[in-house]
Amino acid sequence: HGLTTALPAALDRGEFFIEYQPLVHLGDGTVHGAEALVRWCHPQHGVLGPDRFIPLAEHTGLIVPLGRWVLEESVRQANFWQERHSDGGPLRINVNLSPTQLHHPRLVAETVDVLERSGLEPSALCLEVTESALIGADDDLLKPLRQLAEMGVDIALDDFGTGYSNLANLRRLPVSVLKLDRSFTRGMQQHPADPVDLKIVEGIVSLAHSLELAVTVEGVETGAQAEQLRQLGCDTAQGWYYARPGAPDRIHSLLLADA
Ligand code: G
Ligand code: G
Ligand code: MN
Ligand code: NA
Repeated sequence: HGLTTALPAALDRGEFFIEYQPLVHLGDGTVHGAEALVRWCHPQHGVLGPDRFIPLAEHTGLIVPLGRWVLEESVRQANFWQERHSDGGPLRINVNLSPTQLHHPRLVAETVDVLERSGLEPSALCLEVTESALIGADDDLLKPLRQLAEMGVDIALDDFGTGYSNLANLRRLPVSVLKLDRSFTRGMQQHPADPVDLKIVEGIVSLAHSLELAVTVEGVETGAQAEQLRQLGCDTAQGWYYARPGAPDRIHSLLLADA
């Protein structure tokens, strides 16, 4: 595969860049943070989304240096926002972790190192791990996540609701945030909203809150959806209604608008 063999040189040449999508408080619409989403500016194929190359990077192991670069760069960016908008309370940065990164023996040490060098407090970082990566996870796999959580780093369960994890199992995981998959928000776009989807979201939110987990919803595209999700008790949201993933300047302007 041509893309696979081009990956290592692409990292060396700086062909990857990060777009940021804001996460907002559903209560008042102010910015809570941003998710870092990596893209590849390929010299022949143009801008490629993560779906095109993350699986290849996972497969070849390049995801480890690539993921390290994403973490370093987005934490540096978050610290920059933080220093300029300290009055608005802590601004969070969400970074995706792939299963290979999760298994990497230096995950904790490198994360600590990145945080220390940037000056960003651990509680401003949220690492997103997919539900499927944690299904059946044993203690060896959970240990580094526990260590990070003890330091104050938030762990979010990404794409929640698409895997088959036992809800009761959530108690065992060192997570503090559930990111409800876009498939749930989609059901809320219909008029009237799908009553079964409403009940499911209501149930998940109530369970999550009883376990002291915050709920973030993905894929919010309309104001009506946002209002519905706010009424259901979701805490934060992300989606095209607020902003598409974009350059870091966009987050900067949103923060200025909130102030
Ligand atoms: O919104 P977008 O098309 O960029 O995201 C598609 C998928 O790629 C999402 O599921 C997201 O979690 C994943 N993704 C985006 N950036 C990264 C990254 O830096 N590392 C990993 N492992 N996954 C990412
Ligand atoms: O769930 P996952 O992390 O795989 O999804 C990330 C993808 O969803 C990215 O491609 C991102 O650009 C896209 N995305 C972000 N917000 C929205 C939205 O409101 N609607 C839709 N359809 N896609 C979105
Ligand atoms: Mn994610
Ligand atoms: Na996601």
